[in-house]
Amino acid sequence: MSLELFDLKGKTALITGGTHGLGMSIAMGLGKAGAKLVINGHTPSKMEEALLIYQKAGLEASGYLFDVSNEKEVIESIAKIENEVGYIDILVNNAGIIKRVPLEEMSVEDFTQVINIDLIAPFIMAKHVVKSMMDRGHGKIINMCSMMSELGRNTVGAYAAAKGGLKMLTQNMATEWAKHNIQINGIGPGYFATSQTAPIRVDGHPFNDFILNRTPAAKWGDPDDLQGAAIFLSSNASNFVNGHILYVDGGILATIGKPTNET
Ligand code: GCO
Repeated sequence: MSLELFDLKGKTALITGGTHGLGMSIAMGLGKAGAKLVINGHTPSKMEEALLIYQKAGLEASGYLFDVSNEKEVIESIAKIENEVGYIDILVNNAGIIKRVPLEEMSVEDFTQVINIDLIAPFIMAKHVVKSMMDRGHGKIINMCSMMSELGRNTVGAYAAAKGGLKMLTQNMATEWAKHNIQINGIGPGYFATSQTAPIRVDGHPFNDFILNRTPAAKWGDPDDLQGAAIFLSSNASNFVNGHILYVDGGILATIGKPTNET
């Protein structure tokens, strides 16, 4: 078997929200597979820290601070990146936020902010990256979906609306752009140990026990578990895979779950 199919040498990958969490693990994976990394973030100190981490791992990474939900900033930043680093071969729409508030108490402002960052930003990013992909006749776009692309959960209604939308946006991007030899797919992480899930992961929190029980693999995912899926969907190995959501969830979506007291 040849690993050449998965080789990302000579490719440039832009990862939004790549300064920490799942985005950083994915970027590390793509970097180790040979890609040159472009990291987007919005906090200068976090970016500085992140670039040091990439450097220590021996990876080539440059950082760009911009708001992915602001079209003007996105247009300017992508032009800058194309100028300074090169054309983007792989876009990972990873940046996202969550607000855990019951729907009947959620303000329209909060709901809108979640939709802006988790759904509209991937559209804006893809819209402005895809043009050069079309011109060059190839490209890969990965949208970070969620269990909430398929399932509801109390308090995360805006997030679920955005992630459900992102799944359909992925399918529609594939519908419109696959003919240009651009593959647009999603990764749907299950429950991972990141800063985003830190508040619900603490020992003794009922949600912690719930997730351990609800996940057939019986553990929280390690962010590095996403690297294989990300490398696959960024590489020639997936050249005829389009509009697919690859769930990396320890089996959550395969099962209805089980009563808490059963092993
Ligand atoms: C929550 C979680 C989720 C996960 C993830 C699941 O509160 O339910 O934070 O939304 O982070 O997206 O796939």
